[in-house]
Amino acid sequence: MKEYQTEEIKNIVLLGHASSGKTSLAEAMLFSTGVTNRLGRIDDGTTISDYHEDEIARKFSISSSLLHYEWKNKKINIVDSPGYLDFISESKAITRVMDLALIVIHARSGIEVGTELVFNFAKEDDLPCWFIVNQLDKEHADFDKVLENLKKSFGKKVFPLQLPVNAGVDFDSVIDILSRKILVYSKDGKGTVTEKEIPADLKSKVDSLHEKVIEFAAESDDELLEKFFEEGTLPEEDILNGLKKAIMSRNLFPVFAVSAYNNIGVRNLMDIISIYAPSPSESKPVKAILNKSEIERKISDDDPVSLFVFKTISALHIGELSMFKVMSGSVTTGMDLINVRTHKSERMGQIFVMNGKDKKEVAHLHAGDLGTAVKLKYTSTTDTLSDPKTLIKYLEIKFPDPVIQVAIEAKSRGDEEKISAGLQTLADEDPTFLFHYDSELKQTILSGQGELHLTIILERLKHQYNVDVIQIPPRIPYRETVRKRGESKYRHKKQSGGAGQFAEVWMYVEPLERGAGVEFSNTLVGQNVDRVFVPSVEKGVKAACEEGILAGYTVTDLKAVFYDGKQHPVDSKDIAFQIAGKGAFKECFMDANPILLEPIYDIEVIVPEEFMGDVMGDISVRRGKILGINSEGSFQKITAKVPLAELYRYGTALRSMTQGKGLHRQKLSHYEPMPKEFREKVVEESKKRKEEEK
Ligand SMILES: Nc1nc2c(ncn2[C@@H]2O[C@H](COP(=O)(O)OP(=O)(O)OP(=O)(O)O)[C@@H](O)[C@H]2O)c(=O)[nH]1
Ligand SMILES: [Mg+2]
Repeated sequence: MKEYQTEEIKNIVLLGHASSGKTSLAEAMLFSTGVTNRLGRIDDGTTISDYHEDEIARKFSISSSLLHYEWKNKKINIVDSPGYLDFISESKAITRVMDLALIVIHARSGIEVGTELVFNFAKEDDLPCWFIVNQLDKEHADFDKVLENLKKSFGKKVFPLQLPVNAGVDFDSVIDILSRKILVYSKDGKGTVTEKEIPADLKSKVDSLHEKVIEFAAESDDELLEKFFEEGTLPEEDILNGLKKAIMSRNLFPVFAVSAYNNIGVRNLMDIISIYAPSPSESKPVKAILNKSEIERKISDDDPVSLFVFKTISALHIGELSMFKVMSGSVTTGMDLINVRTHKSERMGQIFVMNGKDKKEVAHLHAGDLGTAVKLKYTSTTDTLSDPKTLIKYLEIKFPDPVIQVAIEAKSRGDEEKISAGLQTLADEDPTFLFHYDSELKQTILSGQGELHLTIILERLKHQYNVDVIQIPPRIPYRETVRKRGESKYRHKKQSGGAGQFAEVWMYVEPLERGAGVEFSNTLVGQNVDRVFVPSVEKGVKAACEEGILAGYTVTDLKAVFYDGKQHPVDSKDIAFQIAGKGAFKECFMDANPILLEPIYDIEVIVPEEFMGDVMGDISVRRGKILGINSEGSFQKITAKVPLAELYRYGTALRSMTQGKGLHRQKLSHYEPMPKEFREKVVEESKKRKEEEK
């Protein structure tokens, strides 16, 4: 296979809300370049990108796939990312290593929550963005309205480089603003183009847009701007360079008009990509840590080799693969590289370039190129692999916080170890999936980006590791505390045969402010109790705090003061004072008007205006307090504080409340006293649980 140099490569990620047509657009591109000889369809399960059996069954993308084609002597690498909200966050690792984002928008639905989300991912990585308005063959497709809303949400930098001529069911023509030609596409889906002159009635509109394009080019550079003012226009080459600059600096977000399904406008988009999309060598320098300091480096073959793993895949027929970008140098099969996080050596046994599940082995990849390696043993998604002599590490990626948590239990006893080994491998592959054993709740907790995300993780656990689990609601980590001072003089005495035990502990507790934890001190004076027993009493108090008193939850936000007591010359010993310490503390606690605290979460809900009423009403029902409402782009953002106990599977409820158009984020805010009636319920449940455990 041909070797591509850095300047000949372009890395492009398809981003966008679910069902906008990313996978179909990738398919049209691959078909147009002869990578495939039929235009695959989502509904038939025949696209190159959605090859996974889960994707074919569900008819949408679940996992990003890697594709490539050659066009006009350039190698175009495409990553087709999923838009479904449960999976969209994995693009956070992908925007980091790309040179251009094509944000696909449904011509009828316009800007959706997923659009905003991926635009922000791209923004955080300073990634150039183009908007692709797709599905213009649909009845009532409205390009102008989408364009207007794009401008409203993302500013004056949004500008069309293509216009649809006849949007709607007969859609077959676009105007290319750069060449000022009408391009008519064949109806057979092959993407064959014939050019036409712009008719008189459209000419002035197109000329004025073309004029504006030259202005964008001129404004990208002081020298060009001066030339433009002097001569009133710019030569072709300056326009090209100026536009490229405007795109790379995110001062121009071009908009295109296509129908992926009918392959209309796609070839022109591909022509423009091959010229105007930056290559890795032109993109902004990459940040990394080298010799403990942060550096910025241009992507080039001249530096020692390093790779960034942006995705791990595993599927039937293709096995387990690590997808990587060559961040510097060039990689050759057989190379030994160091994983900078685990410090383990990894051999690049085989290197492939991909088109969906189809992998082609290559011997060599240059800086900037994308490829896969048979899954590396000690390497997880977002790890850096580096030349052993020059260890470099690319910056960490912050993924969105989880929006759902469930607890699991093994269906069959004895499977626990297999389950946690399987979950660990799945978590290494997918940084948006987390799991841990919570020793306080005594549950294994899985966290993810949505109900379907966790369902698919558990399906994979079952298939790949042959273990079955059941999902249960996670317990709520309530806390116990007190509201006033409480006292106790507690005597522990035991005289059943052998050596006796004796200890008396006089103690009081007092509330402390929220978040203070537990403080223990002694104010002993005189010689009633030997100081050697102070740590014993403290141990007893700590044990009681961990076990919980009211309902089995951790005790917090109080101080316990051991101020006096009694001892026996023979029978007083460490264990006796531990028991008395625990007993005294429990009595103090119950005497001090104990209460339960519950975790309160900050939530942000982003929804289209029309669902505001329903969403706010629902938040009140969940004992939530609304803090504010702000408009965010084309959406409303509601911020509120809601008890965690009321948030179980909130994401799922929100989606059904908003026809899938709403999105939320949640994060622990603080603990608050629980209303009495809810507290009594929790205490009751804990008693029942204790009985059952007995
Ligand atoms: N009529 C028409 N249908 C389209 C077009 N593009 C995509 N579709 C259909 O829209 C649906 C979704 O298309 P996909 O390509 O799967 O969209 P996607 O953006 O990849 O969706 P996710 O993978 O869920 O993010 C499928 O039924 C496609 O056949 C188009 O240009 N015109
Ligand atoms: Mg898709």
